[in-house]
Amino acid sequence: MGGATVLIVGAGPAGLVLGNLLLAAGVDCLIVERSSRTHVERRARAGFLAEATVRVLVDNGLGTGLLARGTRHDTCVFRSEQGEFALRYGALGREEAHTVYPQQHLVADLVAEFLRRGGDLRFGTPVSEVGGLDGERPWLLAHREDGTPYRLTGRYVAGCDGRHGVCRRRVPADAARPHRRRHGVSWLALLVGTPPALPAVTYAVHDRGFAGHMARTPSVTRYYLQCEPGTDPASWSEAALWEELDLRMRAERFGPLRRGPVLERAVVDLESDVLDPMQYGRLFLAGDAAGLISPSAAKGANLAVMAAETLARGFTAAVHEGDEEPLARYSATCLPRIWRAQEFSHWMIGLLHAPAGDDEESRFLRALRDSRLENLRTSRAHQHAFADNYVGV
Ligand code: RFL
Repeated sequence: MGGATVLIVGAGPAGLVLGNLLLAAGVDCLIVERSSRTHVERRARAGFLAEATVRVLVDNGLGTGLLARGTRHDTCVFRSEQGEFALRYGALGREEAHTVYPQQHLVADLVAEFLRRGGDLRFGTPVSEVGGLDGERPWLLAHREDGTPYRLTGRYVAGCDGRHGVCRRRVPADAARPHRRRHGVSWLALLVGTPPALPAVTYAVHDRGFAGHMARTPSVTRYYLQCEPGTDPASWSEAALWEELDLRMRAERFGPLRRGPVLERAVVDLESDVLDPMQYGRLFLAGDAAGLISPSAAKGANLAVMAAETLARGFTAAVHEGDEEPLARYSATCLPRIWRAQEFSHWMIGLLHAPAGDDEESRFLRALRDSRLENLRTSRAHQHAFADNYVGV
């Protein structure tokens, strides 16, 4: 038994930002997390934080680590058969840059701060059931490490439990509509224990498939290599991975990559998904639990932080002022921002990929991809719009 005013499921960026903001506002909450603290603090995923995200974190006392150890990135480079060009997006559009700070470091900072603020964060505590959502006292069924179940009750539940969580599954099919697209494109996501080989994010468009290079820390680099959907990540030898990266990044023409040990590899299927509305009764979904965005434009963690901030304001108004209006508008506030990010991510997929076949549709899509890239290279208006969307959330 037990509980809190706001029961938060999941200690990823969404749940932890929400929890920290609620504690700062004096709203009683607790976070239950299925995994161990070590696991969540080591889970490498995102790295590129937009300025709006950084502002939310810094303004709420959550930015010490990222300000001290994050690095500023304001340029991206595109390589193709036609050559290479750089876009200094930090000097275009709203003139905003990214802060590169690995997600696992951000999560570790947010955990430390939540505990420092006296928060109740229960690791190793999976939630198996969520109920009472259309009544006044919603509840969770959580499990202790020995498996013993216990019930937590609250006034609201925040489903921040990611793409495979239980919360979203409790939204009745007739209460919210999913909008989904599977892009038929997969990436082999690699973390390599070597300093970035290139000074900027580099996207390589190649008829053998997309390849990408992104800084993470001074000693770790992320590489992406488009692969066949369903590929077993272990099926690539390290030698084959480097050979393919060299080929698609055109190392012979633009300079060698810095080889190093592959620390982690996973296949990511590019998928987009938006649930509308992101709420049902007393349940509010945030981050990947509410929807997925393909990693083509690096927006998932940013959207998670922004949704958490909106939700924190909603809970605070409801609890302290009895004003439920901001909570009622939660989905309507978040969805336009989410759709704008989805539209841009989808456009990026078309910029970076096209089918390899020699049939007429594949040829058409490749020519379209090349034209999109050429537009971006030559049109100043296009570059400004790109910059607005690339760093915007
Ligand atoms: P998370 O981070 O998945 O956290 C959800 C948490 O909920 C817990 N959980 C449960 N706890 C209790 N009971 C249950 N039944 C539970 N079920 C789940 C989980 O253990 C977990 O701790 O979701 P959140 O907070 O919504 O955050 C979303 C982001 O993690 C995600 O969108 C990004 O990582 C996406 N993403 C990127 N986003 C960016 O903004 N920039 C990037 O550069 C970027 N790169 C990436 C990415 C995602 C990637 N993968 C692995 C899909 C690169 C990759 C490779």
